[in-house]
Amino acid sequence: MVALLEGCSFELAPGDPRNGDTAPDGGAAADGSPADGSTDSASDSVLVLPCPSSYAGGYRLVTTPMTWLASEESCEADLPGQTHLVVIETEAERVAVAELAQALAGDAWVGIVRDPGGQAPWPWHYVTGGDATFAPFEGSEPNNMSGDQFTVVIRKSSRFLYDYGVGNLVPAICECDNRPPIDADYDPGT
Ligand SMILES: [Ca+2]
Ligand SMILES: [Ca+2]
Repeated sequence: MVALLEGCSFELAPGDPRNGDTAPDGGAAADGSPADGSTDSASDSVLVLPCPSSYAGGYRLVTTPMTWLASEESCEADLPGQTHLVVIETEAERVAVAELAQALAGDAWVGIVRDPGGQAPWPWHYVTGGDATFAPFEGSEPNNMSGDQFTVVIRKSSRFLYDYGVGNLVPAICECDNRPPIDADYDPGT
């Protein structure tokens, strides 16, 4: 029996290495694995929607003759907050818009307007807000000839601007530049 005990005890002796077995740490655990396929959060997008397909090159021709306000409303309805009557701000844009106007049946409304009343020089402004710092009128214009010329068209033949009575029915040119029409009427104070 003793021999058996000794044998058993002997076998237990090598049991020391068991401590070594428990030694292995879980250090092999995954360190900062870039496994997550999720890239950076592209949440910096603004509320800018693509222009409607009807806006080739950023502009749309309104062939149906309407009043200035009706034309502006038609433009605004295309992509609310981002479309309006064309705002011509540079000589290059005037040339481009005048070229587009050649396809229309007549002169076309543009996005320049003023409040009624006052005297020349009238404070014209863009429908997108701010003074119309670029307003290439014809030599004798604006003249407010009929007393209600608070709105502006581009003339097909001369390719320059003149003020025209708000109630006239002519074609128009819309623009999509993702800017809201914040001053798109001719009511004082609005
Ligand atoms: Ca423009
Ligand atoms: Ca005029």
